[in-house]
Amino acid sequence: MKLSIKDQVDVSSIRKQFPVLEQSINGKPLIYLDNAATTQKPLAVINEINRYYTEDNSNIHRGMHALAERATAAYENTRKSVARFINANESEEIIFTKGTTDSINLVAHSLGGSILKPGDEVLISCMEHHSNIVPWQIICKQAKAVLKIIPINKRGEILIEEFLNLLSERTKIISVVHISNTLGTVNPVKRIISEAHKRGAKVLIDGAQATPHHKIDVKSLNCDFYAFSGHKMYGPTGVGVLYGKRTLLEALPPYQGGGEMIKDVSFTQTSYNEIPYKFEAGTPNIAGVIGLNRAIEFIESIGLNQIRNHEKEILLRATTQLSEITGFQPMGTALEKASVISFNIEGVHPFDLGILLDAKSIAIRTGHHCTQPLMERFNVEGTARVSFAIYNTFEEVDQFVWTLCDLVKKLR
Ligand code: C6P
Repeated sequence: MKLSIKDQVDVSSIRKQFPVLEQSINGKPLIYLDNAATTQKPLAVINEINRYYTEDNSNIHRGMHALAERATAAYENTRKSVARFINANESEEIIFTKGTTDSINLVAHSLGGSILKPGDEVLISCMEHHSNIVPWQIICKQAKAVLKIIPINKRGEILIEEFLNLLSERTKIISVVHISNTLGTVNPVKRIISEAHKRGAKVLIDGAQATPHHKIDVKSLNCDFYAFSGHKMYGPTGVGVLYGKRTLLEALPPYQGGGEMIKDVSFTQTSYNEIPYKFEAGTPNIAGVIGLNRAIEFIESIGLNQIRNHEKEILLRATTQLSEITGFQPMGTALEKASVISFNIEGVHPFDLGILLDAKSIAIRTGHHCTQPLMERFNVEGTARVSFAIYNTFEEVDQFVWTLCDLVKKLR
């Protein structure tokens, strides 16, 4: 794929916005290739959190004073930005959570807890992160419902025919990942949602790895719920989002009880606040939410198309070069793939690779990537994983592959 000048991003000026990338470790410039775990933060996000604590720190929705009003306005502004960013109908459909894990637990307990009956079925795929497995196991056990697994092929793609066969009148909830953190597979979620809706099932999409790379349009997807984390999209840790359709959110019971999620409380009875506040019990991560707004601005200032084009080129270059290494065994070769490569090298343990690359100032992730059932499916204990972001350069890819080749030669 050839990019026109207009489509090319100025990576060196983007990198200047990330102070963490300027450091050297063991005398070598840091090459950060662990972006699926968490992305680095641009100065705009770091400065905004600093500014909030320096100028506006206050609790929100409670006080009448100037600080409280400024903090509340900034917090609610992020809600509007998130709604626009994912094309939700309205900002009331945006709930702030601690992250994807928290968002999925909310849906599992609130939706699952209220609709699942004995014998009902919940479908997830074989490539789910533990965050999209364990909450469903817990709720299915409580409700005596059955958790079913959609299988995948050797490339790491959902087997759509098998998925259709699993769908039945017993299927009540489907929860699948948009982009796999381990395989990089981009799942055909629009099709999955539409087939699920034909059977009357509700669909939650785990978008943790999608929001930093793809334009998300929840209206066009027509998903019932969409979950993601701020820290994987250049924002702060400890803040995430659950999008839900208004009608569903209004009908669901709260997930947690506490301050701010109530209208009236007595010792005999409590009435709940309106959405989204019904689902935001207690003092939230105010600084994190406000910082998230700057992360969205950062992404929008480059444009998701540009981000995607750059990462595609990086992925292609890395995949081509890695494939030339003898014994390179990629895990996840889907036709639609995001900028993640999981792999093993025959005769070399992935942990050794991780440790030795770290000594050369190259940060990658090794292990099961919180997808143990997927490791079982591919019959491996773990993999090495590199995952790219907008600030990664072709030179970094070359340096990584060159260093890897050198290490493999020495290890064999
Ligand atoms: N994956 C990785 O290195 P939290 O921790 O709640 O922000 O995100 C959980 C989560 C859920 N779904 C997917 C697809 C994910 O990738 C993650 C986080 C990181 O792959 C940390 S394990």
